[in-house]
Amino acid sequence: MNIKHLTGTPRTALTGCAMGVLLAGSIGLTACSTPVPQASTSGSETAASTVAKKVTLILGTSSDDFYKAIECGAKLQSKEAGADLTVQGAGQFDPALQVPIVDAVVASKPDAIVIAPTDDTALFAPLKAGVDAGSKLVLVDTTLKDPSLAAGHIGSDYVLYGKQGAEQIAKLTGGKGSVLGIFSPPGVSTNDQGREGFSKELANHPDIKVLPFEYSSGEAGKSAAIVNAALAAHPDLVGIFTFNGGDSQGVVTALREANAGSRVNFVSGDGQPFQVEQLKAGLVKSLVIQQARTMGKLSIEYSLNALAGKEVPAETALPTIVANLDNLETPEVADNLYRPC
Ligand code: T6T
Repeated sequence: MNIKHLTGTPRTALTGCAMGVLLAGSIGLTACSTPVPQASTSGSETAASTVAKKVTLILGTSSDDFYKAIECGAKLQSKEAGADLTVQGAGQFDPALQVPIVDAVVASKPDAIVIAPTDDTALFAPLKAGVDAGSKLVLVDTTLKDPSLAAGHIGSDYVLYGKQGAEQIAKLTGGKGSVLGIFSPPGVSTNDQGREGFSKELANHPDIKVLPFEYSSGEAGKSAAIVNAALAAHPDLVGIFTFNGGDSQGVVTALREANAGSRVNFVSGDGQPFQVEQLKAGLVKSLVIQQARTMGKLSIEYSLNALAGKEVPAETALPTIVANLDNLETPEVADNLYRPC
């Protein structure tokens, strides 16, 4: 069982229920319910009716199974807690598309906004407008350069995520040859931390030449072009890591077209259904998966706790899990593969 660890300075210890979610959620069990009692319209202090809180979840993109798994967890917890959940998301991971969605959500004045911001700076002002208008804010997956607007942030331990990717590459390549990392561009906080963990781990392997990072945010055509160029420029390319699972489609296509799948070891972040098929087909050697469904559950738990005046941890970092053919059926991996409800 994955025991999640809280990083940063938790404002208070988690409630028994939330801790139950932390423990249970990590293997995909049912979360607790925390209805938010309100003073009744009669004004009687003792009478407390539960008025459904309106929470809007804004995904990084609606076209990615990672966010569909977050959405599933949010739906399960909202059902348990009696919250009224609305889910929105642009078709691509792009701040230019996400900001107008935030502006429209802010205008609808939800009780709480949960969001995976697609840029740690561009989304600050739009989200500040929502907080200033009275909505509580919870950040999930990605965060803001200045997260003080939010009641809390839930994500993975992204430095560990990058470290695990590097460990797999070093093991598969025997620690020598050129290695390429493909990440989302600077400003996507999760990938910024992932590059940190990836680079630090590879520094322990002096015979690995780390090529300059390339950037793509789950765009298969882009990642295919990146790999084609890398294969042409680096005959000693022995390993590729993509942080964003959406990029692995392009990597596999490029390696297949160059007949390079046997000499280049591919490892990817995330656990979308198509990635699991790639793993089973031997097209990717291992995956680093996130506890996305638990992130979704906790994002609702924390939103409702914030609305009830309870404090929530400033930062919750869930450990990531290395998945391969040997452990694919174990509960720790199987329960965390990305699937919609
Ligand atoms: O890797 C995830 C997420 O953690 C990251 O912030 C953006 O890319 C993904 O959404 C890819 O699915």
